[in-house]
Amino acid sequence: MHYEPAKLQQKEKAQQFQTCDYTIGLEIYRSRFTVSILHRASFTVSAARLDQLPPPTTAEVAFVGRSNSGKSSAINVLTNQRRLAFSSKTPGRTRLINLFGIPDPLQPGAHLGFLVDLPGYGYAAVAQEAREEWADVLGGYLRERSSLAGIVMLIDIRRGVTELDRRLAHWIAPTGVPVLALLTKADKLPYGQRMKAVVAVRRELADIGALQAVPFSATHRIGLEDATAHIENWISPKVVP
Ligand SMILES: Nc1nc2c(ncn2[C@@H]2O[C@H](COP(=O)(O)OP(=O)(O)O)[C@@H](O)[C@H]2O)c(=O)[nH]1
Ligand SMILES: [Mg+2]
Repeated sequence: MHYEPAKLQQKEKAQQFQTCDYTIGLEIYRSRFTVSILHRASFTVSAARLDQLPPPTTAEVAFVGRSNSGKSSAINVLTNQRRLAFSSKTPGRTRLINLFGIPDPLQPGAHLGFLVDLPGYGYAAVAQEAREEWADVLGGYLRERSSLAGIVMLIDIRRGVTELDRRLAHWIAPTGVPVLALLTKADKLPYGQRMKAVVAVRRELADIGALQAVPFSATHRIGLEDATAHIENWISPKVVP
């Protein structure tokens, strides 16, 4: 294929952009070998009700999002484990709060913190009554959990912010807990549209004071380093100053 000089320049610029956005080349290579404390996460305990949770002693980072938003895939890629969060797909565990502990290297048996997989919401096939029960668990956890250090909100980049996401934002906003919105499946959109989605999410979730929004892809490892740094910082501020 032949490109006129101006077009060629444009094309090169676009490629540079893509590199910054770590969709191709070196950045993938680099992030694949980045070691994170999150990689050491392992399943610790499930709770059906808030009073079954362990005492709130160490930092917890909660993952919330609609069913099918890519929550399990995100947890798996962040922890560099194929099936850590998918294991919670087994019947019975989907409605539970699942805690994945990050071991403390200096204190065997103790945890630096927990990644908390909260029940997905908005699944149409679930009866209204059960949905409200989930809302109670979700809302209760997000509002009352004193050890909550940060919230990762998963939003499908093509769907954007839904009514249920907004409802969740209303619960979160008064707590002042920082939120990282991962706009998942970003590989499905070109760069320009990703950036538009980021702006839209920031606008629609403006209620949340401490909000960061970044494009993310579990399959293409977009935004992985950024998300990892945020979460590590919430769990152990000493690791990432
Ligand atoms: N293209 C693409 N598909 C994804 C990505 N993350 C998840 N998916 C797909 O989206 C669907 C739902 O993902 P899952 O992690 O189970 O969502 P959950 O219900 O929120 O836990 C699955 O078919 C995944 O393969 C991604 O980054 N890119
Ligand atoms: Mg899931």
